Amino acid sequence: PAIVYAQAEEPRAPDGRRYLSQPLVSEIYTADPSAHVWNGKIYIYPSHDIDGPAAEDDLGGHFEMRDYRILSMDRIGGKVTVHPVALDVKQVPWAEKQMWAPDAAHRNGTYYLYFPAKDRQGAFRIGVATSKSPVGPFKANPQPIKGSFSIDPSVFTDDDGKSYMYFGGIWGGQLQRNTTGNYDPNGSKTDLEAPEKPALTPKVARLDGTMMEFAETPRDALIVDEAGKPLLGGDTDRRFFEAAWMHKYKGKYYLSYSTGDTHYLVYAIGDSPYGPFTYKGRVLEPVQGWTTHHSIVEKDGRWWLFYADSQLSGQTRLRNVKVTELFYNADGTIRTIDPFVK
Ligand code: FUB
Repeated sequence: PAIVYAQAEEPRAPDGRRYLSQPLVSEIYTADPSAHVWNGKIYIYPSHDIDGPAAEDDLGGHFEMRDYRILSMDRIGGKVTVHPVALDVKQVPWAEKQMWAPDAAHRNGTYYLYFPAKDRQGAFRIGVATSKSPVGPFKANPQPIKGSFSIDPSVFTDDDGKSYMYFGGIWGGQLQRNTTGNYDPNGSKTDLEAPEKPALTPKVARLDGTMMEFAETPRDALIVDEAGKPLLGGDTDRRFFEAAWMHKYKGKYYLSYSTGDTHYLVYAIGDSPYGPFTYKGRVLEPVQGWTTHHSIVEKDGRWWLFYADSQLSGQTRLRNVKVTELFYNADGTIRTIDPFVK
């Protein structure tokens, strides 16, 4: 069921494998696709990758993005529109650089763009910008969200109308440098450096009625194994790294995320938006490129995984977003997707 866009010759990965899906756009490089369906149309809020001068490093210094451009389409497989710049780092008073993975929300006719960026101290914070249009232009608040830190915000609105932000990422995402409530620039470069102890988890905080501030201090979205024990820092095939995404399926809360250095997209299921979430398995096997970051959305009764790889450039810093259909088993587990055709 992969969406195949017309190609003169079928592209293949450097190792000869055939891609499951083709890039949605090739005019610009895009990654970290947060997709939403609003008024029957699909909007994708991706990172806008650029080829900056920084050398590749373990903290993602080579992801030097400076603005956001939104993609839209009427239907999966249809024409994709690349909209003009929706927000530039120069328009964000508190931000200096690295406009990483964003997300968006919609309430009462206003669209909210949530985005991480580094401030002038080198600490990641999460900002918010608003627009009357889903594709912008957006106007940024002068300050980041109070009490926000780290990266990869994603906002989930529950059936009761309450909205929650999930966020965080280890290594370059700095979650491990924010364990005391203040950013520690001299903290660990990677994680807690305690493989036998519970791993860091994504954070979750309910948003207040303005959609622009936390209504509460962010909590840990705990991820446990089948025995109810927290996943450990050394469990790198399963522990949280970055790219948290929440969706609801048949009344259950599905927290999916990237395992970073082991390159899987995995998921855990809970009974509350706060968790705990029990690890269930993989959503997506490793793609071409280092990072893997996604969203899961329903459109007209079918479920779709938006993800990204480095097919067009062959470089981790220049990625392209893709989409493929996602299927559930009868017991609610997700059928693992291979981004390459066997
Ligand atoms: O795109 C920059 C960063 O790389 C994102 O914030 C992470 O999720 C990873 O994809």
